[in-house]
Amino acid sequence: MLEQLQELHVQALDELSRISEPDELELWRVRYLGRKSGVTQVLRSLATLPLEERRKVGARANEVKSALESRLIEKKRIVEEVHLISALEQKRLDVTLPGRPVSTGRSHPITQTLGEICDIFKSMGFQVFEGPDVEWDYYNFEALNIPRYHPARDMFATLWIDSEMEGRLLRTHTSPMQIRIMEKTRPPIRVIIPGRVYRYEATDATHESMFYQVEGLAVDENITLADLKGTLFEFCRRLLGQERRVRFRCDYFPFVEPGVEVAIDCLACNGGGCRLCGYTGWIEILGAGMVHPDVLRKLDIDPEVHSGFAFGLGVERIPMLRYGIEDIRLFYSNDLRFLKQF
Ligand code: 2NM
Repeated sequence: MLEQLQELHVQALDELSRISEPDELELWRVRYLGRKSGVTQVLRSLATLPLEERRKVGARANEVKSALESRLIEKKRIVEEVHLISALEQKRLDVTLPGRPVSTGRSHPITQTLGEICDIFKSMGFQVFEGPDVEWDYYNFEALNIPRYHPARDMFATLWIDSEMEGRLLRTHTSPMQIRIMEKTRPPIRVIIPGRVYRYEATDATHESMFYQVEGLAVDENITLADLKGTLFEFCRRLLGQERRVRFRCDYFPFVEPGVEVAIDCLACNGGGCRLCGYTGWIEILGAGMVHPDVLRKLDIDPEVHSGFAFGLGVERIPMLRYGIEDIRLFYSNDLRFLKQF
């Protein structure tokens, strides 16, 4: 029996040494340490042996059993470790590989500029409103001191809406919304209106049939040209640089009196004269003026009590000047190679 145990021991260890899979370890355990294993059988048959032999065989059987048990534990640890290493090897992640590029969206350069312009005026106490793109002749022209057949209509090449209902058009400026606001609200008023405007014109590098404007209006008691100058001076410097010089000159718009054009010294040459400013040193960026008394009267605002200033600017001009963009049509041709740059 001692021999039998010895053989079992040797055979078991030999088999164990060949095992490399965790599942086989369990089969091995059942075979050599289970209830039907040789060792167990020897232990069970001890009762039938004479005392002297029982002691020897029993001690040896227990030795073999615990030796096999401890080898099993040891082997299990090794097999599991080998398994883990090969699993890690297979699932290896090379953290030094370049990542997949994440494509990010961005806001359109005109949207960015509109945001900047609105932020500046908001910080000066102006409210922001938007109005409809499709307007009535009345709001776009009539109420702004531009009656039918008046030559000033030629300043705004108009896209008319073709339908049974006459007098509808695509607004040529956002001023019709300031009229709507003055109709509904009493002074004090401080608003700006950003939005799309439309002109019936052939497009070229500096003209589009749709573009963006921001117009503003302030109506209160004692508003003067000095308020207009102070507000627009501050605005120009906040938007285009604190060192900018700002020039105000006479101009004509039918809805203001007096009317002014606002220019800044050229961003490219600082007033020396270059191609960007047409060798004048100045770049016009705003039209403005004191709201015409006739415009106020039509809206039941007494020009003897209230006065106001108004202004308008083209939004595309700003990024064109800043980035040296020479064709306004780039903003609206959906070319990502262009748009991705902003
Ligand atoms: C400009 C230039 C000058 C203007 C006037 C008005 C209103 F409605 F109050 F009369 N809104 N916007 C105005 C004045 C706009 O754009 C170049």
